[in-house]
Amino acid sequence: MRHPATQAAWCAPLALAALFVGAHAHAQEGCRDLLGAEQMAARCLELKQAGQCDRALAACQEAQARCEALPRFARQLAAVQSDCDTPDTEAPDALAQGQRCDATRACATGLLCASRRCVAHPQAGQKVKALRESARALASLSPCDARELLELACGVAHQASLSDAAQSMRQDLHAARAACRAYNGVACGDPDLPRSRDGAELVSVPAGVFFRGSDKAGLERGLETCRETYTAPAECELSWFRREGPRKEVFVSAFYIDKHEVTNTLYDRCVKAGACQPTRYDTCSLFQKSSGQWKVGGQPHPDVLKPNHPAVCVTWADASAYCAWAGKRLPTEAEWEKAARGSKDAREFPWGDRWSGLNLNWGERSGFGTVDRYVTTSPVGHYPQNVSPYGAMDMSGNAWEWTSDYHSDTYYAASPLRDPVNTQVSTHRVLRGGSWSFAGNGARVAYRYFAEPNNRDDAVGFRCVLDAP
Ligand SMILES: [Ca+2]
Repeated sequence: MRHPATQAAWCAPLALAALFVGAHAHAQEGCRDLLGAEQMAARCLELKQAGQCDRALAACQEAQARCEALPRFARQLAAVQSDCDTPDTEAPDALAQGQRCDATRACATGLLCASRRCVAHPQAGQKVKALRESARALASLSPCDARELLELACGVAHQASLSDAAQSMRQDLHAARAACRAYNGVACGDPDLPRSRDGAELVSVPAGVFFRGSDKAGLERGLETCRETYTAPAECELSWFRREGPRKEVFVSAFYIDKHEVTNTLYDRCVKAGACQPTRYDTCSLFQKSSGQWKVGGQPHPDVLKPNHPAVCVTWADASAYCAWAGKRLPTEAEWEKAARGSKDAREFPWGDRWSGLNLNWGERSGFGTVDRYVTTSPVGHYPQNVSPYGAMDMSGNAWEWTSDYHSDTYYAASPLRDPVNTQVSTHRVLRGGSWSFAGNGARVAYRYFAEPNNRDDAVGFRCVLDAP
């Protein structure tokens, strides 16, 4: 939780972080023992290579049980299970039940070669059950991994003629495929929405005016939220909010905005395509589990690296490059605020006027992870209440979001009232929306924060917009 009163704190965050020591027990939701899981996974691999399938499977199962949150353990288990059951995976075509098999002609998944015939594997039912349970555990965290496991389970059930099990999984598989598609950003729902080049789902923000900024009462409410949610309430100052004024009706042309913050999965695609710089964690200000402090470089918190979590530790130029690759651009500060707030009222938060620490991933006063259950970033779109009137998710909390504007405390006083964007060069770019490490006042849709464009921080990410035709 860092605050504008201490801009230098970007690199040396506040002493209050000390209050969060002890909060890291929540670090890996569903991951009881990451270190133990890693050790068992390595052991599983060794045993597998030594040809000791049963012991390898037991080790892999143990690894998965110790850390259900990370898909790679479930994947490794599924792969070892599959390999152990069909040792001749080199065989060009897996054989179906009843077909003749031998050392070079292997049976399909879920079958076993016995007396030179493929027969149903006696443990096929158990395997289906285990895969299904793993898929269930992954459903919300990593829907595409869940789909993969379910497909595997369906394959096993089908091959082993477990027709009841196969039948009962049809619905699950259908739902998992839909969830995976949605997760990958394939537009579903509104057929009129354009698809962006990166596949990210967009929401539409029509042309028109909205209330930008805060009036005097709004500034007071900002101060109040600060006092309610900041770890050091006595430090809250009205001056942190004055830059939100004066409130004005501002016209913004139609545009589309990413429904979610850009995820690590999407950002990695851009890196692989050669259009984005790899994320530099070595120069990023990172929350350290061990000390509860931020440090430049070091080990990112494991959640920060998860595929469906927001891409953070990106500079303003990184974010801009990504949006350009995706045929989009960074939102202007005004576009961002309108997308978060809607045009009907001057609400304080995307969901309405009332603060609720349960609606978003933010830096809880009593320690990270105590209310929102995430120490650092959370999966995008994880909080169903955290939705703006236009359907954009996580406009409050999770990651701060870069916008295209240069920051100026006094910009609102003199800015144009039609499609404003501050292009007057200054030392900082505008950030919006608060983050997993910030107090509730940062999550107010009118709150204006800023950072040097080259800054990398594990609480700063972005999303892009597309101009309406
Ligand atoms: Ca956000």
